[in-house]
Amino acid sequence: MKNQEIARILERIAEALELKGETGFRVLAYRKAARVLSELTEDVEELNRENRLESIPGIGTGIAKKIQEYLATGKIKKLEEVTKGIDPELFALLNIPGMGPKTIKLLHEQLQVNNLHDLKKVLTDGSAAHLPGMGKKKVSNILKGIEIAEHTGQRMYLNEAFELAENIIRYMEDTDGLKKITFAGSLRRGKETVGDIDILAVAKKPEALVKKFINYKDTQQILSAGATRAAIRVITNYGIRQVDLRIVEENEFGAALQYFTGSKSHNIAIRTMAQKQGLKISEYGVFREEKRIAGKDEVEVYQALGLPYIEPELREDRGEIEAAKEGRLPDLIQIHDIRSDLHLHTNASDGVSRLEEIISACKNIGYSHIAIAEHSISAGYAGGLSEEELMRRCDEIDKINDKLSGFRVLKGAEVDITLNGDLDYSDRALGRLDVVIASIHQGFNREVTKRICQAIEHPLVHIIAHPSGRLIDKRPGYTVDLEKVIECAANFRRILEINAFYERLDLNDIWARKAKEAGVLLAINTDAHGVADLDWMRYGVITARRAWLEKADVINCLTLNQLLKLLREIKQY
Ligand code: DGT
Ligand code: CA
Ligand code: CA
Ligand code: ZN
Repeated sequence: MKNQEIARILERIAEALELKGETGFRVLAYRKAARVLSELTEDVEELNRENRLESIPGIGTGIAKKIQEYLATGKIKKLEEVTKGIDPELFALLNIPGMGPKTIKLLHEQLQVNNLHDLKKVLTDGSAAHLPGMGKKKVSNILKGIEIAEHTGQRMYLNEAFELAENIIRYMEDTDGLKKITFAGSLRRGKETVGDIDILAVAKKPEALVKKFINYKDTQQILSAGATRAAIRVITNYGIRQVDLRIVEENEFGAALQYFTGSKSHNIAIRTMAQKQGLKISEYGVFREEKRIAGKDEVEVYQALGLPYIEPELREDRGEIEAAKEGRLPDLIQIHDIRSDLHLHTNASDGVSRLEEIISACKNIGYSHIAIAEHSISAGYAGGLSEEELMRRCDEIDKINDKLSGFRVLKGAEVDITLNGDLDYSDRALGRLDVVIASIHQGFNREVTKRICQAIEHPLVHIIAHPSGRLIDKRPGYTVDLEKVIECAANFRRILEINAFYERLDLNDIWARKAKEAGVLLAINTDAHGVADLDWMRYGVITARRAWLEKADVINCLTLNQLLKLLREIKQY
């Protein structure tokens, strides 16, 4: 269908006219036609063949002619005519949320803004704010828009991806005739970053669902809109992102969900296996000859191949199919198995919430205990506590625990590993703590393996936080040999953390799995610096699932007494 490409040209003509200072009905007519075309579910070529172009509401004789011109020649002369003399870089500025043609024209004429570089300059040096109709608020909106535009094309972190997918699904949920809707793709597999969101639905009136989808409030551009599929670009707080929608028949839903969940390599392995059994698997179902033998749900699809259900997080072609065949798939940890969060900061160091707020939020989640782990002396930048402050904090926590029933706050600390591998609290101070978490915050390239191993061998350390130090797509992490760290943790029975902050996810799925295979226990901690961050636990759990972890591999699933026993045993080891 050429609907979308033609719609984009008509929109571009409207923009060019506006950049030249034209307003009024001509601009409106092009814009209206562009919108109508992009929402049209019928094929414009088909309509043209049937001579019905002008019967589309919003398309008059003039524009119908232009559509025909495009269908016949592949271009519209009017476009060249109106864009002549306009610097193409000015059009690029239209992609910035908050920048309309009028603003661009104003800035171009008054301040000689020709491109993004010029734009940033006049926004930040204050000159733009003085222009009529601009003002500080508008300037700050455009600056935010630039940031969004600059993050466009990058992959999403899990928090953004879940939020976007869940918002869209919530918005679509009340559409008339909707029977099923869910997300698939890398998000369903819990991959640490997500390229685009894939949504799959079953609906009695697919066209109504497509219409609702493309009218989502944050839609910035409609990439395609057909009878049973559509793709849009949506503005989020972080960038402009793509969302794909597919609508399928109810009896195909499982096959389609399996197909669109991926990963591609898992699907290829599955398809090959099916072929060996004389079966064909596609997004429409599992077939023997022409006969369809499965498709309505995923369980049935895997069953048709003689396999048990394989959880989405495992579908990376990393041995899950062999494990499924041999009946040794892990019984993956689930979010409701988590009883505690063991690495939390409060406003006593660099956090924003008070301890009381954290306790009440964690009780609400359903945890039975938590550990407070503020930063230590050398983390002065993060409000690290002196030893006296730490002791006072312990006294406070003891008092609070006396008043609590059915909930316990463990005394802990996130202790810095110094440049020579020592901890920056005395053994006497550490000895009073229930949980000691050690981590690297300095000297990322200085003998990190040796320093972490030294911390692991320290008799009072229980957990190593964020062992690789990476920030996804931002920072590569310490120069560290994680094989050695895992080996050392296994030898000394220490615990390695999966830090659940969506920019860390550290250890990642691959390393956490290696840790498990080496017999190391893991902790999943949010490292929350405020009540709102407690929700990050889901990203940690999904990463743990991708690492094949079961409940028994994760110390946050232990009851308070089981945990205290384990922590004591570690100290005595
Ligand atoms: P992303 O969006 O880059 O984070 O990764 P995915 O996995 O969501 O990939 P995407 O959105 O391109 O496609 C969604 C799923 O559709 C993908 O995981 C598997 C399936 N798929 C897409 N293209 C192909 C293909 O050419 N062959 C097979 N077997 N599956 C495909
Ligand atoms: Ca995707
Ligand atoms: Ca996609
Ligand atoms: Zn921390």
